[in-house]
Amino acid sequence: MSNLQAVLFDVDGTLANTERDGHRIGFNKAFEEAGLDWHWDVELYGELLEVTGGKERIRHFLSRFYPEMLDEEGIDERIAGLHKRKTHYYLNLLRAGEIPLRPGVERLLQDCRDAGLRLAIATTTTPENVTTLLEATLGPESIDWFEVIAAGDIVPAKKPAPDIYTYTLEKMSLRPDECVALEDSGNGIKSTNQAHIPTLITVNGYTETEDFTGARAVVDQFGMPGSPLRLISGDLGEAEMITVDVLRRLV
Ligand code: XBP
Ligand code: MG
Repeated sequence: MSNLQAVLFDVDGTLANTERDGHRIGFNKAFEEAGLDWHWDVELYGELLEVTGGKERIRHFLSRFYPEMLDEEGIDERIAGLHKRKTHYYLNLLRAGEIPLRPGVERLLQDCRDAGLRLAIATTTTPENVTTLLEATLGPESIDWFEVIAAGDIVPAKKPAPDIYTYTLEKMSLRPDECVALEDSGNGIKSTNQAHIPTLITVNGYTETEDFTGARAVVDQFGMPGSPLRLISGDLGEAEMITVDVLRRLV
């Protein structure tokens, strides 16, 4: 008998491909507006994704290319200011409907709701980015589908640290083995592994070559009728789509 009580969703790269055509564009607009000649192209951004969190990613970029800037007075405020403007531009993209959900996400959320599973979000991104993505793609009522939206700076350390997942489990009074986490990245699986939560990975262009040791299964998408998933590793039987039954078998 499966023990599955709750499904914990990552956001960036899992619910939607937000990075290349979303966050990256927002960062570049903020840099341009500030009169900086920094430009994060698709390839460089892929490398910078090694570090989660937008402010942390700017700091990581500086440590690689402009390390002397990190010693400047007021650098923390400057990074926070750039990040605030980046969030503004990113939210505009979301509100304009530029970033759709990945295939099968809406179907799977509905399937989980119909089955009475509890839902939560555990992400590194800024809380407003999550609620705006949900509003823009599923409607404002969808925010209430999630019992907990754990996001951004509410925990001391971002992924790959387990903090955001342990925070979510604590809030929901759940044990790790009563949940499944849905993630897309190496940093995501490192986080869930340390939190001991069984995890399914759905890869995307930026993460497909990462190390997913510990994942119960790795797929290329959740799948839709007429658009079956491709199993990359693990055993999902003959499943063509990630459904609640498939998730139950992972726990
Ligand atoms: C997501 C991230 C975030 C976003 C940017 O990681 O790394 O940093 O790129 O969000 P995960 P903010 O999917 O593992 O949670 O700029 O709002 O921090
Ligand atoms: Mg992610």
